[in-house]
Parts: sequence; structure tokens; C-alpha cells
Amino acid sequence: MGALTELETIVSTADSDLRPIGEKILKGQRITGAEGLTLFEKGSLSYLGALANYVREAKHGDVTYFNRNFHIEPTNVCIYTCAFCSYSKLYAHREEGWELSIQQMMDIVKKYDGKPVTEVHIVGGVHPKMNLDYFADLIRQIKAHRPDLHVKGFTAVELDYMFRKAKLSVEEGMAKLKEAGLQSLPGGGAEIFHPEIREKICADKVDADGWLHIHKAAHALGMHTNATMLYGHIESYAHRIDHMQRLRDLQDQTGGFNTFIPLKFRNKENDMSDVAEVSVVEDMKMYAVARLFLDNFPHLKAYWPMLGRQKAQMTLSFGVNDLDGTIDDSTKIYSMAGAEEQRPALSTAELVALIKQVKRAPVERDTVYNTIHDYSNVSVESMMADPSFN
Ligand code: V47
Ligand code: SF4
Repeated sequence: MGALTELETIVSTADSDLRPIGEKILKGQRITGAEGLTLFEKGSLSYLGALANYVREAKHGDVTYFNRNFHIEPTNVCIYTCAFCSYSKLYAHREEGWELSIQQMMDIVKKYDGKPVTEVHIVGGVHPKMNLDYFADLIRQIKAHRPDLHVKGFTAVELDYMFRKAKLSVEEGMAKLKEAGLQSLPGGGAEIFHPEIREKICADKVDADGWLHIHKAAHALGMHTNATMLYGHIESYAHRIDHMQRLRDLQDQTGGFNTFIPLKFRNKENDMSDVAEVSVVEDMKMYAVARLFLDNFPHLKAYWPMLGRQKAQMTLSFGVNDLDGTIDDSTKIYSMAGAEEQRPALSTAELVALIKQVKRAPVERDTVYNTIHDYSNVSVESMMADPSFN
């Protein structure tokens, strides 16, 4: 039996509430919020996986993207008090945290001189003294030193604070950073948009409308952005669907989102340590429903430092087509929250091997998904022996 006929059989023999949803997906039709909720509540892992994999392969075949990147975390001092955060130190206790000068951040950038990285991802706490001019200066210096390095930086939470402090509108602030050289926005700070949950886990930072406004303004300037969702804590499936619905609606208007990244809540060393982490089955269901519901998002990413390498490999059968990057042990956000990877770093050869082990086609991309190199026909052994991939 061919793969599609097999899937048609799975769909036609499914329970009466799941069958019509599967039929819609096979016809390429959009599912509703209520149908998304039914998938979460009633869909078996195998049903969701089969459908999500069908959509993934229809969009991307076996192609699985990664990039060569590193992070800069300017500070973990933060004025906010998100209950799930294991990373931040309040301003009053800032001596326990770190605050990097522009020089120190440029030294990190210079460490990569001559290395084939294509992206720097800048993200950190909201420090009251690191303002818009400070970061515009940093971006200018990075671009002057290395014009080919794509600068992806600052969550909507950091941007909201910077713009308000500078007394600029969102549109003016974004234009200023774009002019300095900022090219795209990461997806952080979204957490769960619904106020019922947001008020409990991160009441004091930018709300859903403010987050979406910042991404809309970036899209209007031609910048691409990502979106995340922090799942697996005190939210319900309905809150997850509400979150994805708001993203899908904005994407219908702008088309500016590249990637959706579900982030699994980790419970170490934070004020929500009493909340149990969800199972691997829940993780895979989350990816699958995201792939099925967010029909207008081109890419679905599993951030491997958070999940660990083996679960990241599994996600490639549940709708995911991107694993993020080499990272080079340059981020602490997840290791501090108890993520699997305590010193996240993968060489290009290791990432390619990881993807090939599950029979997918590894493709190095730039930040906006232009292909840099297709490694499908390159042998892992030859890459392991080549220092430029290690
Ligand atoms: O918004 C914080 C999350 C995010 C915890 O755009 C936690 O390519 C789990 O958004 N358990 C920031 N998650 C990081 C981020 C990101 C990461 C990788 C790639 C991209 C991209 C964006 O980290 C925060 C928050 O949701 N986070 N604490 C925790 N205990
Ligand atoms: Fe600050 Fe971000 Fe941590 Fe919230 S998640 S406390 S905004 S560093």
C-alpha cells in the first residue's frame, strides 16, 4: 500500500469525531480551533503523528534544516519576575548575575572570525540600564566587523521595554534597530498569550497584544520573525489553541513569521518547580498539533538543546522540519532550567549525522531559510574526518 493510501485508511477508520478532521487535512483544508482542540483531547499519538508527518512531507519532503549559529546573552539581570524563569536575577541582586559590556560582546563575535557561522542570536534579561542606544551600538559594531553575519535579536519583551524607555512608538523603535542592522526577531517572550495563564506566570511583562504588535511592526518593515509557546505547565489545551489561533490570525495578515517553536517547560530552579514536566508523548502531540493547526507557518522547529538530541530526532516524525543550530555552548537559558543538554554544542558533522540517522535530508540554511548546503549526499564519515565540519 502506498503511504497516502495507508493514511487514507487510517483516517477512514478513525473515530467519528477524528475522521472528518483527518479528511480535511488530507484535502489541504484548514482546521478550526474546535477541531484543533479535539485533536489534542482525543487524537492518539499515532493518528496525530501520521497526519503531521503527511503535512510535513507535503511541505518539505525529507528536508530538515539546521544552521550554524551562536548566542550572545548580554545579561541575566531582569526587572521582570516570570515564575518559570530559572535564569534571571533581579536588579537588586545583580551582583549574582552577569552584565556584558559591548566590548565583551564584540569579543564573543570575534571568537568566530574565520568560522562559517551565519547567525548570531542575541537574547537576555531586561536590564534597566541596557537601552535602545546601547543595543543599536552593539548591532552596528557587529555589522561593521562582520557584515555577512545575520543579527537575529531581542524578544518582544526586551523590545517593548527598550521602546517605552526611549519614548518611541513600536514602529519608530523597530525602524531604528533595523537601520542599525537588526535583521530578524527570535520568537521568545510569547509564553502563553491567554490572560488567565499569563497573569499567573508572567504578569508584569508585555501582554499578548503588545507582543503581536511588535512582530507586526517588524513584518511591516520586511523583517522575518519567529514565534514560540511555552507549553506543559499550568495551561490547558484550550489555552494552547488560543495561543496558536492568535499567531495564525496575524500570519494571515502579514505572512512574516518563518517558524513556530514550541518550548517545553522545564521545572528546575524556578518558582514553578512544583509543576511536573509533561511526558515525551505530550511533547510529540504538541509538535504534531502545531504542524496541523498552523497551516500558514512554513516551518516548525524543535530546539534541540531544550529537548535533548534523541527527542529532537523523534520530533522529525511529528511534523518538525528544523532543529535550530550548532549553538556552540553559548546559551544558558535552558541548562539553568534543567534541560537535557547542559553544555549545548553540536558540530555540523554531528547535526548532519543526527538527521541522517532518522533518514531525513540535512540541509544547512541561513536564518531566512535560503539553502546554504544540502548534505544529503555527503557521507557522515567524510564530514567527521574534515576539521571544517567539527
Ligand atoms: O520566552 C524560559 C523560555 C524563551 C524556561 O526564535 C523556558 O529561533 C522552558 O525564545 N522552561 C526564550 N522554557 C528563548 C527563545 C528561543 C529559543 C531558541 C530559538 C528561538 C528562535 C527562540 O525561553 C522564553 C521562555 O519561553 N524559557 N524559562 C523554562 N524554565
Ligand atoms: Fe526576565 Fe525573560 Fe526571565 Fe521573564 S523569562 S524573568 S523576562 S529573563
